[in-house]
Amino acid sequence: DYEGPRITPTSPLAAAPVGRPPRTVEGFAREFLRELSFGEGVALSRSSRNDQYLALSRTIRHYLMADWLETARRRREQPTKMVGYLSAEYLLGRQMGNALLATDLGEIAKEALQSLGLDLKTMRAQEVEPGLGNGGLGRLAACFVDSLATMDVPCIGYGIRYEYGIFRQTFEGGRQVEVPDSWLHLGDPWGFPHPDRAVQVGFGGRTETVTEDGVERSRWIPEWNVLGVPYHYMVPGYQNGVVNTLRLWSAKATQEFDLQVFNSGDYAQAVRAQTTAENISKVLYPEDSTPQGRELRLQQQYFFVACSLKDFIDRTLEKGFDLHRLDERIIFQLNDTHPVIAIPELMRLLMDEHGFAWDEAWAVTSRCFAYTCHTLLPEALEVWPVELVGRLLPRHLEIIYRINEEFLADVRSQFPGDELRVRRMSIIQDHPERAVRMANLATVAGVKVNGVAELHSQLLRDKVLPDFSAMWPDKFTNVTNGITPRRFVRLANPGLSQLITDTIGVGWETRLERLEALEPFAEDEEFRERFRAAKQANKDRLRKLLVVRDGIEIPEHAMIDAMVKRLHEYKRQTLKLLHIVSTYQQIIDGEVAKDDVVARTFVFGAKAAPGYQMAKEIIFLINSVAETINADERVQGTLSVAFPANYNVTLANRLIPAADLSEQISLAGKEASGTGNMKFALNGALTIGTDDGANVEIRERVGDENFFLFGMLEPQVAELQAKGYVPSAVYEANPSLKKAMDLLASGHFTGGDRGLAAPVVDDLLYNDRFMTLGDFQSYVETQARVDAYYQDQEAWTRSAILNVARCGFFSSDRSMRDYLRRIWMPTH
Ligand code: F58
Repeated sequence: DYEGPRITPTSPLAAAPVGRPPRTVEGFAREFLRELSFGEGVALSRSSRNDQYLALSRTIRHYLMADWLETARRRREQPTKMVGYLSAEYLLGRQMGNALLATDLGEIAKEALQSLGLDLKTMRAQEVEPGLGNGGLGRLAACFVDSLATMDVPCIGYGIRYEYGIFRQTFEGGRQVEVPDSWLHLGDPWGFPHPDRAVQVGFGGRTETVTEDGVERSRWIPEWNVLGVPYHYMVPGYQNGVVNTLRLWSAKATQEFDLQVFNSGDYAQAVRAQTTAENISKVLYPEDSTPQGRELRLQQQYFFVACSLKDFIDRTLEKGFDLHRLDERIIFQLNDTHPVIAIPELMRLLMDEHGFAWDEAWAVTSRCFAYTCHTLLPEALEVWPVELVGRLLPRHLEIIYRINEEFLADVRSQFPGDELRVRRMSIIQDHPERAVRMANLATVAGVKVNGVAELHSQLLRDKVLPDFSAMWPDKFTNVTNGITPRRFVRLANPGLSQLITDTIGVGWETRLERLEALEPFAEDEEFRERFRAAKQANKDRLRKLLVVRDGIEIPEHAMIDAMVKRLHEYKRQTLKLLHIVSTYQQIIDGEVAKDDVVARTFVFGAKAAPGYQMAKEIIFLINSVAETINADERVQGTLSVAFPANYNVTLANRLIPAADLSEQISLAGKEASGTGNMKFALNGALTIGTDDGANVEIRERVGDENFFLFGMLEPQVAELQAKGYVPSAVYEANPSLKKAMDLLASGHFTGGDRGLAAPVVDDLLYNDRFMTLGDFQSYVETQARVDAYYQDQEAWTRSAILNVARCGFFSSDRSMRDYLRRIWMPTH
């Protein structure tokens, strides 16, 4: 077991800080060549592109190393309260560009490679992005750790080093086919494995009661163990000399475990046992919002939090620190309920391993966690069957029961005689099966509970956890999401970034509210011209990328209308599809002249959870419509649909800066926040959106004139739901909707086969849980306003500039300041 440094260096050489390689073109080239020969063991003349990529990554790493070690030393010597961000997902995106930006080495690296006959762009394209997340929640975690490093806030990001991240999406005959994402296969130059610092985690077994000094104590005797091997990833701040750590755990079989079975004589069984253990970090669950309640997933959750808590208490915390004051050194932020099992785990550690009494342990535990909720859909709230928890984590189940007992006693004393309330609030549900409600556990133990946008936090208080907000009104707060402007503006949009810097000077990347200074330039004709030129350059880049990446050709000058996000019914990709079909139908039926319609390219990007049938049918239908429309001469030059497969962070970085129109069209009250909406607005796209999630706050800031609002408001949705929503009646009453639906159902897009469109069409007609038809009329009318506005390019550009100027609030740096003030360090 690793116990920290055991040697006192006697040589002054060993005590000197690690050096920094020279920041010159020649110095960089030398460093790169050294890495190629000493690191990869190949000569430049014999090296493959991947050799070069690996050597280049390691070269850039060297420039961060001194800062990393120095940051760690500083944090050790001056211990303060840290943030332990617990997240099962980090959707990082490619690392190289970000590291070059953080070190400001872009130009040097480019020239150094050029001097060797190599090309930086080609090298960057070699990187497979670590897709260790599903969507918004995972990308948010990546933005947050970026911001904390940039703000020099001590933080360790804890998570799982999945061997396979989110699947790679391909299309076969228009249908989604998932391919494993083997992001590690060509090497992981950004990861630092520390097998000597592995942590052991137990599973299964039983508990027993022992009496120690006359006190009865419970003990857990696990049945099997795995090792968690930490891999460290650098989280560089933006050009500030700070490098924080992301610590991702990889599961490995313990040696004892192998030997035991091995000695029993069954070699093959011993090797198989190893796989069982190592399966824990094998693959990211590709679920979007409905948790599947699989045993392996609970194993993953417990695995990474057990490793993380142990790591923090035994390794990070200064030796001898009084654990009664643990909350002076750490706040664990729970990114949704996935890490919530950390709560009983900390109780167990304090009681069973550190001898705390229940009340002492609870006093500490209930000050060390805060919980962020990311959803409003009831089916997305995680529950774990009591049977499963008891089998996998028997000691934790005992602790959960006791937490619940004491909590329900409090409820009864505050609300005497209200047994219905007690049942609603219980951490254990009875129906449809006995299960642990993870959100309730997090709310009971958390110092704070936050939603991710104002509207979401309000609905969380009023609709999802109303009993809890009645009992503890002060526990609930809001922190509106944000995005890192380093990756999503500076890196993704070099043209716009240069224009901003030329206009308002440097420094906006870390003080995003300074974008306000752009506001007067909305009235400056020359600025508007340059702004449009930057947008057009981004469109050109996207057009070229889509040709090589997907073999998709899009027109040069059409409006780019983008809807990119996970495929989910509540997000309503079908509403977008109905608008496309309706526009198309009006042109081919001669109801409108083709030349009166603004040329648009509709771009979709969306993965469906592999088991989500309806989402997959929707993907098929989008592809079918795309194929038909793109081949139809009657709309050529006016309408085109592009659905590149495998939307990911890398594609987002190219697509978002090229977009004119951002589609944020979820049913009001369903999208917790959205973060794509912020990325588009900050890159100068106008939004067509419902009054949902963070759209509300974007519109408040950019102004009604610069935002296309449509659709029912949340209270209207609730009202309609209550009185009974009948989609088929909406269809019958709206001739243009009827025509679009009928065309979709007719087989026109599916080679004459009506059956292929039926799953989607029939659901919309007879079920339509998310009221797509209910918002159709308002949507198409608003799209008509979009068309009209777009024809006035000066007005459109003015609005786009104001979107950029007024969205500085949506920097994740601001989100971090809010977490610090409202949740993590409220007394400072
Ligand atoms: C998303 N949730 C919200 N969940 O839908 C979005 O509104 C919000 O902006 C974002 O979080 C950040 O707060 C989300 O992405 C997941 O991907 C989970 C993955 C694991 C299974 C359950 C859903």
